[in-house]
Amino acid sequence: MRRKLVAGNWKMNGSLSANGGLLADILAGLGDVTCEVVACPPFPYLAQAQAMLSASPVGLGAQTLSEHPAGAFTGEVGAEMLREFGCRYVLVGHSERRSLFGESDAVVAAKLAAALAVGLVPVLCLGETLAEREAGQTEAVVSRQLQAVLDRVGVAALSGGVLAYEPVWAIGTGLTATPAQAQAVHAHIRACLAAHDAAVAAEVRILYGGSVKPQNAQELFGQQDIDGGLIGGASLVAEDFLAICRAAN
Ligand code: G2H
Repeated sequence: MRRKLVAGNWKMNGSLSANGGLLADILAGLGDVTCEVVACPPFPYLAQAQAMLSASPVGLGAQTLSEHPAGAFTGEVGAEMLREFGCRYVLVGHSERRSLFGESDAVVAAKLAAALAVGLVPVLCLGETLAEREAGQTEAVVSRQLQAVLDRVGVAALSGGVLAYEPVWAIGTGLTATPAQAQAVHAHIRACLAAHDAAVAAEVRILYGGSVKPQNAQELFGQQDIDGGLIGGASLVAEDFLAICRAAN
C-alpha cells in the first residue's frame, strides 16, 4: 500500500512574510489530512521553513541541487547543504530545469545520484512536451528520461523513491491531463520499472503534476497508479493546497 504524497513546488515565489503566513495556514489546517505533505520553497527560505516545520508532520524539500558535492561552482547548492537545512526531498529534472536551464537526461541522472549519495529522496520529474505528445512519443520520452537514471544508479536505488509525471503542456497552463491520460502514462512508467524489478515498481510513488487544483485532484488521485501530486500554482494558496491534500486522503 503506497501512502499518498502531496508536495508543493513553490517555484520562484514567496517572501519571508508570505511564506510565514502560508506555512502557518497550512499547519493550522492539517487536522484532517492523512497523506504525506511536503513543501519545497526556494533556497533562501529553507531555514525559515525548517524552523516552522521541523516539529510538524510537513516535510521539507528543495527544488533542485547541484550534481557536485562541493567546490568552485558559483551559485550552486549542494546536496549536503540541503540536508543540513532539514530537507528530506529534492525535485530533480523538473521540466523547467530541463527546458529553461538546459539540464540533459545525463545531468538529471547525475543530480539524482548526488541526492541519493547523502540520503535525500529525489523526486524525479518526467514528462513530454505537447509536440512530443502529438507525435505519439509520450511513452518513448518518459521511458528515455527514466532509463537515463536507471543506467546511472540502477533500479534498486529507486526503492522507496518518488517519481513525478508532469506533462509539460499541462504545467502552469491551466490544461490538465485527463485522469485517464495521466493514469495511462503512470501505468507505463510503473511497467518500465517492473521490467527491471517488480518489487521496486510496486512501492515507488508516482505523483502527477500539471495544473492540479482542488476541482480535479480527487479524480486524478483516485487512479490506480497515481500516488499523489506535485502542485505548483495551487500550492501557494493554503486553502487550495489543503483541499488538494484532503483529496489525497
Ligand atoms: C508543474 C506543477 C508543479 P503547476 O510544474 O511542479 O506546477 O501546478 O502550476 O502546473
